[in-house]
Formats: sequence, C-alpha cells, structure tokens
Amino acid sequence: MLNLVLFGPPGAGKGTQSQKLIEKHGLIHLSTGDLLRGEISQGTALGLEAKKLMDEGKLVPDEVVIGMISHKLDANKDAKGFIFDGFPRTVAQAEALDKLLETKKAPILGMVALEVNDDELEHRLLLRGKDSGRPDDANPEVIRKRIKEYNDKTAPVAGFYKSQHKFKSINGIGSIHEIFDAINDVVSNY
Ligand code: B4P
Repeated sequence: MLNLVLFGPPGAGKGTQSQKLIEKHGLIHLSTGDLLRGEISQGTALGLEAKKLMDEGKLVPDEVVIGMISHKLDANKDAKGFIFDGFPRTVAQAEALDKLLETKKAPILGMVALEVNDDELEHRLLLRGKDSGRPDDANPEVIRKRIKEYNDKTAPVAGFYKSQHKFKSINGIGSIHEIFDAINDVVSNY
C-alpha cells in the first residue's frame, strides 16, 4: 500500500500536489482541511465548532480530525494507498495515525515536506483569498496566526518521521510541474 504524508506550512502547495499525485498513482486523497470544510458547508455540529477555530487560524482539536481520518480509512478498505494532506498536524495526530495504520499492516512509507518561505506563503494565500471565499485566506493577521500555529505545533511532526527515517524535504518554490517531478522522484523509491 502506498501511504504518503504530504507536509508543509499553509499554502505550501499540499492540496495542489495531492491532486496531481492521486491522478497519477490512483490513490485516495485524505485532506483534513477539505473534510472540515465539507462539515462546515453541511452545517453539522462538528462543522460549526471547527469553523470558529479555522476562521481564527487555529488548529481543530486532535480527537476531531483523528476521528474523521479513522472513519475514512474504514470506508476505503480496498484503496491502493492514501495521500495524507494536512494531516498529521500535531505529534499526537502522527502517533494516532501510526496506530490506525498498524491495525491495517500498511504503514506510512514516507513524508515529503514542501519548503516555502513565509513571505511566499502569505502572498499565495492572500492571492487565493481573493476568490476562494475562504475566510482564513483573506486576512493577513489570520494567515500569520496559521503560520505561527504551524511553527509551534506542526513543525515538530517532521522530527517524528525523521526519527523513523521516513522524512524527505524538497523545494516548494518553482512551477507546479517542477515540484511534482521532484515529489515523484521521491515516491518512485518507495
Ligand atoms: P488546509 O485546508 O490543510 O489548507 P492549507 O494548509 O491552507 O493549504 P495547502 O498547503 O494545501 O495549499 P494549496 O495547495 O491549496 O487547512 C486549513 C485549516 O483547517 C487549518 O488552518 C486548520 O484550522 C484546519 N485543519 C486542517 N487539518 C487539520 C488538522 N489535521 N488538525 C487540526 N486542524 C486542521 O496552495 C495554496 C495556494 O498556493 C493555492 O492558491 C495554489 O494555487 C497556490 N500554489 C500552489 N503551488 C504553487 C506554486 N508552485 N507556485 C505558486 N503558487 C502555488
């Protein structure tokens, strides 16, 4: 099973590259951001709780996102593999994911991290905010809060995968094509 974590700060291009990876390799895309936005658009209780946090640039509680991922793994038992996009975002989420995959005997093969500097992230997210309708993209203050949350809570997740010798970092600045080729060079070794 080809299970891959695509990692990086908000706006690094995880969603963009995930889309291309699932097309090429026939994998299932599990984006916790997309799943949460789905709950918000359906107006569920979970969505209402998540919206408040997301609009402020904060992370949603671990148990909420772990529950969503667990449900999706169970619903896709015959998958060739999964691209985890925006998950795990805390070390607790990474530990929970290992446990969930252990029961399926299909561990994470690797994490690919997209490296992009803060100025470029802010520029990309503000640009997307002009027409995405995402409140968390429209406001520079919220974007900076998201980057701070990433540095405080998410960046340590890289260490978790480094200690398992599964971490690979690539330059996330360049054309979408160039970055996709660099990711595929890594994936072809799995
Ligand atoms: P996410 O939906 O995961 O979104 P993201 O980090 O903003 O974006 P991504 O890196 O996927 O960027 P994209 O490809 O779209 O998270 C949103 C919120 O949900 C979080 O803040 C949090 O509140 C909550 N959440 C989600 N998962 C969670 C979890 N596990 N635990 C707790 N809370 C969670 O690219 C961005 C832009 O850049 C696009 O406009 C794209 O076109 C552009 N772009 C992409 N590649 C480019 C390139 N090479 N050059 C120029 N522009 C490029």
